[in-house]
This record gives sequence, structure tokens and C-alpha cells, in this order.
Amino acid sequence: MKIDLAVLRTVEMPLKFKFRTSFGETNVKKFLLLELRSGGLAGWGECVAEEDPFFSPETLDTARAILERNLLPLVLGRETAGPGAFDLLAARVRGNRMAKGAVETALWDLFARARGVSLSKALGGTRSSIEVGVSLGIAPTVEALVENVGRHVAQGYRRIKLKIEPGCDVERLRAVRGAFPSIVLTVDANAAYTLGDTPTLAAIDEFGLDYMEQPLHHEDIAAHAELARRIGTPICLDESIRSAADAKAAIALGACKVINVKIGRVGGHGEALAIHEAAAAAGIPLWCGGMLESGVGRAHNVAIASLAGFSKPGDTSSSSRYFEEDIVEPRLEATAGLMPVPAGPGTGVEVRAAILSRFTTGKREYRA
Ligand code: OSB
Ligand code: MG
Repeated sequence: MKIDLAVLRTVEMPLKFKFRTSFGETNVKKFLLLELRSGGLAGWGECVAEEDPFFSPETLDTARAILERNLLPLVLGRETAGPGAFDLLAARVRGNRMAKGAVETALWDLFARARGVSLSKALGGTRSSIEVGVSLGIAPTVEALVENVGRHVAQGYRRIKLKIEPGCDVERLRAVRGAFPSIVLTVDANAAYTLGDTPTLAAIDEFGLDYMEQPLHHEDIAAHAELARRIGTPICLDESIRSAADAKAAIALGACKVINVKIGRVGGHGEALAIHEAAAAAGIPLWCGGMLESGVGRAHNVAIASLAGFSKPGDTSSSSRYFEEDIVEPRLEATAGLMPVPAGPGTGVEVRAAILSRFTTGKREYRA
């Protein structure tokens, strides 16, 4: 297919809640949205880079620059054989995975639409609905946290993940576990601890967590392997896994028993599939993480999470949890912790132009 036009928008959607993690706080979701057009068809990809390089080294501005200079020229005005062909061309560009992921996922959507198949099917998905959990930000008080957990448990979410940081950890877990003795519970530290915090991290063992996500430095897989020898709670990696090579190294070193796959963090569906294969070979379960995505990114997450290896509930909770209005139709909503996998062509959701234009704060068109 020949890509005639790329439209890169900056979109800002107000969040219904303030989301606080160990690395920052946000109440507006700001992101780049890429539309690739070929003839009468469009494929959509969401770039999950954030405004500041606090989760990932990429930002909106770096992603826009790399898209303009290095990535969009690889597809504009050219005959493109598919997302796999793009991955080969883009391999020369190092890092910048969230920028690559925007193009790559838009191509997956476009090519699936052209074939008239769902993205889930194109990727090899086997589920018609996926189990989902929620990721709850650091609350101002223990009471507010317990209330928030209770609300989401009542909505049927299959796993509750609590953001933690030094000083907001053991005491909060004791309160939540005391109030909800049997829920599937996890924590995510976003790299806020060091091996020096081993006593605190070991104290978390008593709460019977399914896993502890990214406790240590994002670039230190070996430190996670050391921590794994010191504590009982299984470790899940997020930030540290940027590729299938990282996943293989982490598994071989014993640094993780679970992997959170984020399509943008690893550079697209192709790399996510490679991680899926490596994890299956090692018997490591996966789940699909989230970056507070709009309906476009959310639909890509649901599609990859429909693969068999994504055997744990992910972070892809209902769109209405985050946003008053979403830019796609139908909205992706979970009932009793189950989210249906769209069966229509491509992502199975359609972007609503009128709503999108209200949230669009920047727009640029690129032609060959
Ligand atoms: O670490 O998983 C994370 C959001 C932004 C950046 C990093 C993370 C998250 C979440 C939110 O946990 C998941 C979601 O609800 O989309
Ligand atoms: Mg995480």
C-alpha cells in the first residue's frame, strides 16, 4: 500500500482524576496521534511519550522530531509492504521506540483494515474478551486509598495495582490487605527503590502480592535479579524491558517472573510479538500495561492482550474511568472485569472527527 498522507496531531484530554506516581503527577493526558492515509483508508496510532522524560527518555517533542525527520519519510509516498517492512527500515533508528510504535501500530491498523480483518486476528489473538485490572495512583491518605480500592473492586476489576513510593508502601498495603483479604493485589514502584531498601521490600512479602512491578532502577536488570533472590514476592518488569532482547536477558538472569508489555515502550506490535514468543518459550506470563491511552491506544492494547500469552489481567481499564468523552466509537468498556475484543476491521474502533477536533491543540500534515 502507498501512504499518501500522514496527519500528526497533538491531543489533550482532561483526566477525571489526578494520577500520581513516584515519578510525577498528571490530570491532562497529552499525546501525539498519528493518522496514516492510503486511498480511502486510514490507520491510527497513538504515541505514548509523555511531556517530560520521567517514565521514558522520550517526550512528545523528541517523538515529534524523530517522526518528522526519520520515521515518516520511511513510509510517505512509498509502497509499503506492511508493518514488518517498516520495522526493518526503522531498525536503523536507535531507541525512540514510542515514536516508532506510533507509525508501526498505525500500519498494523491500516493493513488489517485493508484485509477486512480485526487487528486481534491479524496479530494472532485468540480471546474474544480480556481480563482487566486497574492501576490506582498514590492517594493523599490511607483512607482515600482504601475507598478507591473498594470502588474498583465493586466494579469487578480482576486485579488491583497500587502505585507505591518510599514512605507510601507497607502501611498502605497493610490497610488495603486488611480491608480486602482475598483480592488479587500488586504494586508498582516505577523504579523508586534501591537494593538498600531490601528490608522494606521484603516486608511486603506478608501481603501475598501477585507481583511487585519495577521496584528498582529502570536500567538495572541485574539489581532486580539480586532483589529476586532476597524477597519472596515475584518481580514484574515494566521500564527495564524495551525489547525482546531485554526480556530474554531479564528472564535468563532471573530478574523477573512476569512481564508488563507496553506496545509503545517496546516500539510496536512486532516487538511485542517477539516478547510474546520469548516469554512463551520460558513459561513467563505477560500482561498489557497502559499509559492512560485514548481510545486509539486503548484499542491497540486490547488487540495485543487478546493473545494467549497475556494470561494475567492488564491495566487496560474502561475508557469512562479516565475520560468524560473519548475520541473513538464504540468506547472500550469493561463489565465485571472483562473487556470485549472488538471484532470489526483493524482496531475495531472509529475516530470521531468532531470530538477529536475539540481536543486537538496542534496539527500538521505530511506528504511525500
Ligand atoms: O508504570 O504502568 C506504569 C501510566 C503512565 C506511566 C506509567 C505507568 C502508568 C500506569 C497507568 O500504571 C496504567 C493505565 O491505567 O493506563
Ligand atoms: Mg509500571
